[in-house]
Formats: sequence, structure tokens, C-alpha cells
Amino acid sequence: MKIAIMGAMPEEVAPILEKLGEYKTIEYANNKYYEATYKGVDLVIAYSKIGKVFSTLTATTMIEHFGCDRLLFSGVAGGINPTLKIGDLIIATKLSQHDLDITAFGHPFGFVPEGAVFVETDKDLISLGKTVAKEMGKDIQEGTITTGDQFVHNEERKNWIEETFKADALEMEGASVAVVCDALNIPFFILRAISDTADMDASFSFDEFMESSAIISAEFVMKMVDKIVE
Ligand code: 3QA
Repeated sequence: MKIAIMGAMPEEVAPILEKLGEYKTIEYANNKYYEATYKGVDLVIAYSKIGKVFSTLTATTMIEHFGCDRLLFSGVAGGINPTLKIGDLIIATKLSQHDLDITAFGHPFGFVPEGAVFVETDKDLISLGKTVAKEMGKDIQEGTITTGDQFVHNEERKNWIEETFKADALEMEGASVAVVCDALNIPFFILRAISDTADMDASFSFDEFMESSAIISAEFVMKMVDKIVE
């Protein structure tokens, strides 16, 4: 077993590296990958850089180059569902790309031929996540996450995304990681803690809460790893 743990920004993986203490740094494909052994299990940790392209590259590299056989994503997100408050966790059940648009040809938003609007995440990892949450006495929501190469910070775009994809949260990497893992048959888990609500105050909220929310998500993901290696 070799578990990939990825984030997009340095702050999203820093708490994980901190917990591991000792790791080896490998430079590959213009990025840094951190290898560690944790409770006898091999881990590969990396932050991809922001957006769908970089996260596709990193997820693919972790699987195809480093040989990871499952992938856990940890990070922050903008909340859409009003029940999600700053610091709350959401487990993705399915993901879509809100900025993928060939509607000019009669296709729905988020769809390209031979693809699908939604990619579903691994059921076993979701139920493991729920078990971990229960043991921690933590409230955790499951829901739909949508991804695009945009930091959303206005009500209009947010509402359109909500209506079009029935999404509970949005971010910039989940769906691309999902496409990679789905295509390569790698069980994957996408966890996000809310840093803002994608409205006009989003950038301020993000600056204030991204670090604390990233820690909440990272700590949960490490509890998942504990459970997987148990
Ligand atoms: C965007 C980060 C990207 O990796 C996606 C955070 C939280 N709130 C969001 C929102 N819209 C879209 N995505 C998100 N992550 C932050 S770019 C800021 C970079 O600052 C999830 C996310 N409202 C770097 C310093 O200049």
C-alpha cells in the first residue's frame, strides 16, 4: 500500500509534513514530492499548485510515477450550502467542472463527449471518513463539490454554480483529481474545510481562515490514514 496525500497550496500539506517530522524530498516534473513511512505504510505527499492543470499533473505523477494506489486530497473550499460555516468539513461524494463549457453544441455544462458531468468518489473511503468523524465526535457533511479555474468571489457566479451543479462547495482542483483517479482506478477521497463563502468578501475571509481551515482538514485526513493503516 502506498498512499498519496495531496493539497494544492503549501499551507494545505504543511500540517501533514509537520506531523510526519521526517521525510525525503524528491524533485520531479517541476514540483516537490515528499516520501515518508508512517506506521509502516508508505506515503507520498505533495502540493500541486493551484488549479485543474497542476492538480492533474500531480495526481497523475503520484499514481503513475510514484506508484500510489489510493489518494487522499486535503484542503480548503468556498462554501455554497449555507449550512457550511467557516472551518466545517465536507466530504465530496461527486465532483464536476463548473467552467467546462461546450454548451454551444447542445451539451450540458461540465460535459464533454466520452466524459461525464459528475465523477463519483470511493464509497468505502467515504464510510471510513464517517466512522472517523463519529469517533472524533465531529459533525461532517457529505456533498457535491464543483471545480473550476477561478477563485469565485461574487454572489452571481456562486448562485449560477449552485443552480447549475447543485453543488455544496467549490474549489479549484477536486474534479481534475477525480478524473485522474477514476480513469486510473485509484480509490480517492476529497476533503475540504470551508475558508470562505465565495461571495464578495471571499478573498478577505480566505486570507483570514485558509490556514486554520487547512489544519482542520489535514488533521482529519491524518486520522483517516491512522484508520487505513490500523
Ligand atoms: C484559491 C485556492 C485554490 O487552490 C482553490 C484555494 C477556497 N475558496 C475558494 C473560492 N473559489 C475557488 N476556490 C476556493 N482553493 C486561492 S488563490 C489565492 C492564492 O494566494 C479552494 C478555495 N472562493 C496565494 C498568495 O498570493
